[in-house]
Amino acid sequence: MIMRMDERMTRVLRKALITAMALLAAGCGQSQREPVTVNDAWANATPVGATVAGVYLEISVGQPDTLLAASTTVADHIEMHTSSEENGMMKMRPLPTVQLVPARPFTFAPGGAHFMLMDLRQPLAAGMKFPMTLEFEKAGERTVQVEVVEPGSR
Ligand SMILES: [Cu+2]
Repeated sequence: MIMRMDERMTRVLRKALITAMALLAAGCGQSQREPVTVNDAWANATPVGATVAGVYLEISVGQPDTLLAASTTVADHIEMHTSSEENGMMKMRPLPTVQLVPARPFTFAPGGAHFMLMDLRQPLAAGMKFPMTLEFEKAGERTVQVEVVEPGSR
């Protein structure tokens, strides 16, 4: 009699445990659904005759990853740069790749890291949007829409 009770309890507990693990697995799956999130991609409108333009955005990752490269239809190619002030002059240096870690969003912003669109194929006009594709080592490619704004508006 006591044995039978134990067996039943074990069965109930096992069932509860399996349900709990299934819920846990579902929860984990949900948090890993977006390995990479790219937010707030924007660029300043370009003056007449400009051949380069900067693009800024923020990247969050759910797992460690590396940003390898970027491309767009509106420019021949894109370089990644960092800027820093040296002797009162802003200097840009190539940024070959960007290491990304969870819980530390990486921001491309004026005066810091930025994407540099090289050899623009068309001027960037305020109000327009254009696609830019980011290539990650693990997450693969992500295409975002870059919003072009009036210079000085943000
Ligand atoms: Cu640059």
